[in-house]
Amino acid sequence: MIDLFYMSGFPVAVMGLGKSGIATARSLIASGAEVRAWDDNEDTRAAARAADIPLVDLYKMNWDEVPTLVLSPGIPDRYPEPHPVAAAARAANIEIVCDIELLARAQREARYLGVTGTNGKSTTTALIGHIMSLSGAAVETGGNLGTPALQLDALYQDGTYVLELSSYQLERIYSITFDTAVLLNISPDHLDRHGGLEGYIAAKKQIFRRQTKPRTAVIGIDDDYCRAIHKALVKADDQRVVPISASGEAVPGGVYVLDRVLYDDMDGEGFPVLNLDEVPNLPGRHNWQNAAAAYAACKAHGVPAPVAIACIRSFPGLAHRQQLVSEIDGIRYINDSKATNADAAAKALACYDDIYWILGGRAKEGGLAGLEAYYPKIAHAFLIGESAETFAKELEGKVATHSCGDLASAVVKAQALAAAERRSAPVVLLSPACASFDQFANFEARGKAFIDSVRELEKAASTVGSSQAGGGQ
Ligand code: UMA
Repeated sequence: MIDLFYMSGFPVAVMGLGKSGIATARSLIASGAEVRAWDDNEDTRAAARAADIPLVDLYKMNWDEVPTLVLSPGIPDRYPEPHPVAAAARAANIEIVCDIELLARAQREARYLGVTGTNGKSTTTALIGHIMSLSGAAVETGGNLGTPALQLDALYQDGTYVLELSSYQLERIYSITFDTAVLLNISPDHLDRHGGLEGYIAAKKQIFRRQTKPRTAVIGIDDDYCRAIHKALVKADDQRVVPISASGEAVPGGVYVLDRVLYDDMDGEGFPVLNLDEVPNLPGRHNWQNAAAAYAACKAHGVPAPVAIACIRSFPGLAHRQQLVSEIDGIRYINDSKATNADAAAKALACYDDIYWILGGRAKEGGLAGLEAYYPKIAHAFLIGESAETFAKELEGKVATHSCGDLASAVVKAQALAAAERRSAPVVLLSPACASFDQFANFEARGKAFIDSVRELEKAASTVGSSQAGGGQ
């Protein structure tokens, strides 16, 4: 937990008591601040009360009493419309910050490595954290990835905070100049929250704010928005700029992927460093971009290149994102429960052939639109959840489907069919293209249920295996 010593004795308001708000309130209380916390959800308030977090109705707050509002990242202060508490604080000229700003004010001597982008930022952040910690550096990894910033440990001047940053958080951070900053890619997302695409891009660009040499900007150049930002950074010549690409072209001065091989031209030598086929936990072009970014960022941050490469090879992958759960009798079981929309499912479908696809749940707008190109690779689709009927109609005549109701039945049916059909590279893939809320608390619970079902299959396979071995003696 971070000691927010400079807040000792000062009043502070905390709005939103989810993951980041609770961690913020706890750090502030432990640091001696006078906390006034609130959440719109009654159950959340009850839980906070039980945890001895002092609640004050911030709708009735006299803002003359408090100089700072820590607003949870998910709560808007401008678009689509300001939350009433944020609006009142702004009208009273109260500063509105997020938890990461409080971390920066407490840990002024530490180094900071930030990662943002529309897609891939969690994997890249986790990969960088993995590389840096295995390389022996003092490192704490968190932020949007899951561990709230104020729950991390103190590091001081010898350590690096590796932080995943959402556009929501970047808008409320003022005091960090990132030693190494990564912008992976930009595609339209969260537009309502930023008043449109321009606002979203402006938030993402904050990650490079105030950087001067030798600080480094690592930037993906595979989309038009980031290409334009890259051009502007190169022209301004403020910081070192390292372009990265996974689109199959050599990038002078950067890190790029050609024919499934990662190349390093950061020092102008353009040599191959890693065959990406040897990294099973980073499958697909989108993950190659993540690997390129992580390699470039770690090298810029002082990790020797061979160490970074060795650590990329040993990356275990992130749970619920194309996570290889098991291989049983030649069938691979992949948990991609985080794929809650068609775009995300497309990334996984692109990576495999002979797919036994488990999908469904609470459908998103657009359903399965955009996935048609992958249908020839799908051996069979197993439908779960409330979208089953709609998806069955959408897939009719294109992909063979089976309505399974729940996930456990889908895993059993997919295994049986994959075993019977004996295709060359069978993969049972949970990549639902839907939210989980119709049957599960969240995507993590859905992924865990998939893993549990696969473990059952493992047990059954080992029982059959040992009884066959026993029978042969
Ligand atoms: N709340 C209100 N009033 C409102 C809206 C929300 O009181 O009008 C309360 C809710 O009742 C709830 C709390 O605010 O108790 C939720 O706050 P939050 O939405 O900011 O979520 P946290 O639980 O604090 O989690 C946040 C990040 N969530 C968001 O940015 C939406 C988590 O990122 C992050 O892991 C966590 O802090 C720790 O840093 C998640 C996310 O979905 C993964 N991020 C978005 C993304 O990746 O696209 C940005």
